[in-house]
Amino acid sequence: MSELVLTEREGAIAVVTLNRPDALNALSDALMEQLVSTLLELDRDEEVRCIVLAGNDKAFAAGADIAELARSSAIDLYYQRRIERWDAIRGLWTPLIAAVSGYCLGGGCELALACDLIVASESAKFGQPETGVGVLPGAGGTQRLTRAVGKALAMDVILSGRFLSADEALAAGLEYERRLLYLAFASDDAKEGLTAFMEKRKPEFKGR
Ligand code: DAK
Repeated sequence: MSELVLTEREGAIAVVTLNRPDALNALSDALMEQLVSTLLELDRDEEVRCIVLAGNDKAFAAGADIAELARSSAIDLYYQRRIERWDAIRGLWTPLIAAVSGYCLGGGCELALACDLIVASESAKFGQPETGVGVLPGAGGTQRLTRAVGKALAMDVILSGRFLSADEALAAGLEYERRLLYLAFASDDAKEGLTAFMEKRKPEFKGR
C-alpha cells in the first residue's frame, strides 16, 4: 500500500504529512483510513505531546476525493460510516495543529477546522466550495467555520464558494461586520432611524 500519510518525529512532536501531491492531497477513502489510524496510534503514544498535521506548499488538502464522491450514492455514504473517522479525529486527546499552506478546501478545510489550532502561511486559501459540485459541507464545515469566522462570513464563503486568505480568515467576523456597518451608514434607512430617534418619533424605513 502506498504511503498516503508520512510521519516524522521531532522529540515529543509528531509531524504527519498528507502525501497525495498529484491530487492536491484530496482526501480519498484510503488516505483518510491511513490518516485516522496514524493519528490514533500517535494519540496512544504517551511520548507524543503534540501532533502537527501538514500538507505541502500547493495544498493542505483540496477536499474529499471528487472522483470517489461521484461514484457514491447516499446509501453508500451512510453505510460506509465515513463520518465516524471525523469523530475519531475530534476525539484525539493529543493537541492537533493544522499547518496550512495553499489550498485548504471542502473536506480539507473541515479537516483543518477539526484540529485544535490552525497555523496558516500567507499562501493559504480556505474555502468550502462544495456548492460548486452540487453538495454542501458534510464534515462539520457549516458549524465549525461559523464558529471560527462568524456567521455572516461563513455564509458568504459557503454560498459563494469563494476562497478566504489567511489574513481574511484571521481578521474575519470583525472586519466583515465593520464593512457592513459602513454600508448600513450609507443607507437612507440609517439616516431615518437616527433622525427619528432624535425627533422622538417612529422611523419610516423604506429598505433603502
Ligand atoms: N478530488 C479529486 N481530485 C482533485 C481534487 C479533489 N477534491 N482537487 C484537485 N484534484 C486533482 C485534479 O483532478 C488534478 O488531477 P489531474 O487532472 O492532474 O489528474 C490535480 O488534482 C491538480 O488539480 P488541478 O489541475 O485542478 O489544479 P489547479 O491548480 O488548476 O486548481 C483547485 C486547483 C484546488 C482550484 C482545483 O483543483 C479545484 O477546484 N479542486 C476541487 C476543489 C473542491 O471542489 N473541493 C471540495 C470537494 S467536495 C463527507 C465529508 C466531507 C465531504 C464529503 C462527504 N462525509 C462524511 C460523508 C467533503 C466534500 C468535499 O470536499
